[in-house]
Amino acid sequence: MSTKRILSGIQPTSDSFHLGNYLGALKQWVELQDGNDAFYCIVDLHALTGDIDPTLLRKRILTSAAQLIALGISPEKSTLFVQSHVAEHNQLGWIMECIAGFGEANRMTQFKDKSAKGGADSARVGLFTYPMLQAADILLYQAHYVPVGEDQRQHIELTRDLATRFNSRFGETFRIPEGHILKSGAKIYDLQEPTNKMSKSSGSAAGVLEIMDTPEANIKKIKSATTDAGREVTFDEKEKPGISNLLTIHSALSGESISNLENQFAGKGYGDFKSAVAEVVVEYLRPIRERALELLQDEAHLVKVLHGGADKARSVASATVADTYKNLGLVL
Ligand code: ATP
Ligand code: LTN
Repeated sequence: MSTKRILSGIQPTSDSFHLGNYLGALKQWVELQDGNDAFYCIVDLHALTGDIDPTLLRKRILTSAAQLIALGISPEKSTLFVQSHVAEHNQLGWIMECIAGFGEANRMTQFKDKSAKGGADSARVGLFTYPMLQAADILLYQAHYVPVGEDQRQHIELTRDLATRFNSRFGETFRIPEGHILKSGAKIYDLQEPTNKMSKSSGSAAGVLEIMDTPEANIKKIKSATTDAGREVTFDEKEKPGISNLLTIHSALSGESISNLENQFAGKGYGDFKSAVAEVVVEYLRPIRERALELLQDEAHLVKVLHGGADKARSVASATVADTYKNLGLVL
């Protein structure tokens, strides 16, 4: 396989990433850094579209970096950086806003969902323009692939549309990126409400398995996960969303196939199965959490690593902005 450019981003919107983030996206980030040229971005400017608490935001940006390194993103192999450190994101973001139509932006389901929650009138303009900034994140790096969870498919489509439109109107400027979305694990559900996605900002407190949670807390959450009618451990997303979700989680972390797990727990009931899931989750997350806590002891070092990443990112991003400006007829 030839080297491909990879780009993805994650928002620093909580004190911890959750298992949905990990299985839907971050696990692939780690796998894709080998043999590719990967850029991974903590999208702090996107996080400003929600509630802003300056003390918390700073802490969360650093905790995000610590978790990414702890779960296997190597700053030597990949370019790990913070979006606001590379001003080109804002520069190209504005251009994308000038390319996108109001109608197509208005169809973004993430905007509709998030703005509906607080009442449409209280949604801020940045939440509406969010997908155009995301398009800029991706196009700046001429990415081939964008590893994300299923919920981001529509934003990737929009990015492709904007890039195609720009190229045909102003000349070849951007590579048309593709989403890299897994079939299994692309959507992990809330343990308490297994028909809703596990989410940092809108999940139920007891339904979200966090990387930075203590093992005891995560064991408790798994044991009190909502289960379904019946007592057979079988994968059936319609009739048994809760058990199916736990099967997906176990399988993704242990590497055992779902059918193997069904056989293994045949006739054993939900209790035994939940204990096994808890064990797998807790042992998987334990070293990641410990390493992240260790990294957080030395903030100055973390910031230095992020600045190093930003320098590398800027050198790629600035070439794309220069090209874009030139093709638009701006005087350089
Ligand atoms: P928020 O609730 O604040 O929107 P989030 O929990 O959805 O946050 P993001 O920062 O939006 O997390 O997403 C980071 C990455 O994790 C994205 O690629 C997204 O697709 C993926 N992801 C988020 N939640 C899940 C989930 N429940 N299952 C699979 N992938 C997910
Ligand atoms: N919108 C994404 C986060 C995000 C992103 C990106 C993902 C911002 N910029 C660029 C991939 C590529 C989300 O909510 N998960």
